[in-house]
Amino acid sequence: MIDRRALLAYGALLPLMGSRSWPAQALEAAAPEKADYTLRIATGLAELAPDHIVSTTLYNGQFPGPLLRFKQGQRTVVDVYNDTDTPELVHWHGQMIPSEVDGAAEEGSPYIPPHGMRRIAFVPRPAGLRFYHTHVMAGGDLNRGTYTGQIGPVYIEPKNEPGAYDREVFLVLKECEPSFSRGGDMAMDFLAGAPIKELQEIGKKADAEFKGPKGYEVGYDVFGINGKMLGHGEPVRVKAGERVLFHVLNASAGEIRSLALPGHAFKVVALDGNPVPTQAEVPVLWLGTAERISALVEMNHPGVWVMADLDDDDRGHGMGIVIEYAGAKGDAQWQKPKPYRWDYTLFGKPNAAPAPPDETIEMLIVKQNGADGGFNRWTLNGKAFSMATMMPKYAIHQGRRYRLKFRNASDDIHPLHLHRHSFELMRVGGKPTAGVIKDVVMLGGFQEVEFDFVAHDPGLTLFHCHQQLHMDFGFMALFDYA
Ligand SMILES: [Cu+2]
Repeated sequence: MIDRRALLAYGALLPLMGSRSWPAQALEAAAPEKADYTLRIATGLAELAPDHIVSTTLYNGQFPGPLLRFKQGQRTVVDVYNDTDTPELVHWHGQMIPSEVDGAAEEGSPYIPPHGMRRIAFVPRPAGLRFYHTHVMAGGDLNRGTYTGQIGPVYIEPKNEPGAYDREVFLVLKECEPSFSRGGDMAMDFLAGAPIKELQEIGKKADAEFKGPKGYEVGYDVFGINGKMLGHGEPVRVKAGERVLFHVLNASAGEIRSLALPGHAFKVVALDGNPVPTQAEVPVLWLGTAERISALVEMNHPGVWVMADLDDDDRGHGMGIVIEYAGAKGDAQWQKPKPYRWDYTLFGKPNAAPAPPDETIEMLIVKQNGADGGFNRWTLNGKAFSMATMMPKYAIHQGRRYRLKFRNASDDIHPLHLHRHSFELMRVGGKPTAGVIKDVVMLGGFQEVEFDFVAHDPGLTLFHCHQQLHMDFGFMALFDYA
């Protein structure tokens, strides 16, 4: 029952709320239900270190945003207030939820209006480490989108938690103070697999056509884990013999991250929150933008250690955290590990024979140097995505299994992301695999990747590169259930 007075009171809020018809909104607003979480989007200060205080847009004044713990299958209500002057969107990355609440304008999710609010309700799934972040386009504005501090971890608790660890530690890796540059310094040679000649030829032809200077890239001045530069936050305090489960989230706008802990190995138990078929041990973690890794570390090498990015420059500017054993003293030590090539197929099912797809969709990715106002334009099968036309768009049918085959005719690594669905890796860097379920996968320069997804969740579904700079300049497509 709706109380008339409540309806009138909430009626005043209606112009601020979303784009649905007013009776639906009034019902929702007047319901006595209390939100499980409230997120407030506003500018604030992030203190990465005493001499590195950054003004940016934050969730609840925190950097990173608060850890949101949901329960798998239990309806959750989140009130989002937007205290900024521009429309915002909160995307629930890695969850299978309706387009209306997923938080992508391309899928039809309504914006949270400036100085307005929107109540969002959904049933969280699947269990595991997820991510929430803004999904607005930044284009050339480095004060918008994921260049800001609007990022935070989500953990969806499974109905049964096996809990084979002593403690869990969340690590959110994120940089601040972006600026434009020409040419990047990102590691490019760490992925398993070799470049494909035919793709290099296609890339050369595009370079010959788009001769102009290469487009702008984005670089950063300050880096941190859990909002603090290396040496400025509280260390992670551990005891010898403990098994620590690290939940690592690369919340960057476009950077690829590595992470090593001297003298320790990571046993990878989940990728993008999904348990892996083979829990392989690795010396280094590599995470493309928006990727997550859950890894167990046996604390068997007492000392005070720097757990950090392999890149000297990024580590020097804060990308690391101190791990301190009880009773250990002295300065934190860093040791650079030997180069290590990241291979997703290590975590797959050996000798698997996955189901054949009902249909295969191929996408050729081409870079047009500096073609869009000084920025590189990205095309998928010859088309750059446009909000005006909502193209390219691919029709899909419920219940069918689709294989997406991506062919990268550029030298950049692209963290490919599919909304509202998980996918199964089928072939990476020339190697077949199965059983690795993800929602982001890095596609190497001049390489190919194949993954399958089952169309089980009707509604517009966005696909894009998770590099903000790439998605904003064409690297997106829509899947539309017929
Ligand atoms: Cu990309």
